[in-house]
Amino acid sequence: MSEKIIVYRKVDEQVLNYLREYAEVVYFEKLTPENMDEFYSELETTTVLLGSLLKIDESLLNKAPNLKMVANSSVGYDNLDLQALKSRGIIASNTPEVLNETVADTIFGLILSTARRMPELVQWVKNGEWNENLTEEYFGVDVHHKKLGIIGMGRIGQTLAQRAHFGFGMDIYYHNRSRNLEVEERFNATFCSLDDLLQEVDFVCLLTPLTKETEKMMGYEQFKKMKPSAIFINASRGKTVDEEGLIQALQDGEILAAGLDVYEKEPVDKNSPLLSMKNVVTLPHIGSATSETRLKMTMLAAQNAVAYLTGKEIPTEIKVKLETH
Ligand code: 8YV
Repeated sequence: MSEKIIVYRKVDEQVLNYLREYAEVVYFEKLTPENMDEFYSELETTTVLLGSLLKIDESLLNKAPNLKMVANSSVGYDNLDLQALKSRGIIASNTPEVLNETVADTIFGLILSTARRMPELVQWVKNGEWNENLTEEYFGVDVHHKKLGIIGMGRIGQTLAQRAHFGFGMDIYYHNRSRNLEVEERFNATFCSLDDLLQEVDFVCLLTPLTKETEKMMGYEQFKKMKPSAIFINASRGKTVDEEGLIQALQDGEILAAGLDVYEKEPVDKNSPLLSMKNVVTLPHIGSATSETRLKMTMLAAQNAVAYLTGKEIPTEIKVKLETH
């Protein structure tokens, strides 16, 4: 058994056992400043790297002369420099589809908890402040039959639209690189420009992957276009938002509330004004974080790795057209 695979995130024992049938497995439950030297030393002789979020760029690849494959255990792959991988002939894979339903559940949690002010009111009850019947100052806003705007109508967007349209009777608006007539038919969805969507809907849900084009696509100017009664939800990547612009928009009352699963910097800065705003619901990047889904994701990453090791077609290889220079 000559191939070596590094697993650099916590995975279930059954994932490790499966991989061990095909390669020598070096397992780091997580990378810490203390084990980085050992990680880099193993990297020199490693063929496959399996995990998530680690920045895999020129500087890391220079330390990995034998690397042939990167099996990302996430659907997002903004941590990968695809150009650098391609120029070295390194294959990459991600874990689409298996997390769609779980992420859509998380997003609905954010929609409901911001609209109905649930975390704020839970805290109010726990603080012993519930002394009389709830008065209007604590009322939220309805979710059902409102307008939901989805920016980035990919697989997760469609899973969200399914819940929103059929479960909550919401009207779906979407903005995407290209129109999707099937989506329009299925959810009676309206395709619109970003500006039209921002002006029209009650909930703006950002789901686009992070790329050079989408970085900071939502800033103060865009939030100002939203209705003052509208709610902003981000479950994509924090860097798709200009966080200062979001904070300003919330402070100025340009939007009603925000539900965030992701931040410009993670873990989020403990002094961030977002953490002290009652109308901001802050989750710690839990989009796909259920035991069942994380197992499916890591298992799919392992299946991709094994497909490479056994010369088979890689189930979910990342195949994107790269810019040519
Ligand atoms: C996690 C995600 O970042 O799949 C993605 O793109 O954002 C997440 O599910 C990741 O898997 C963390 O381990």
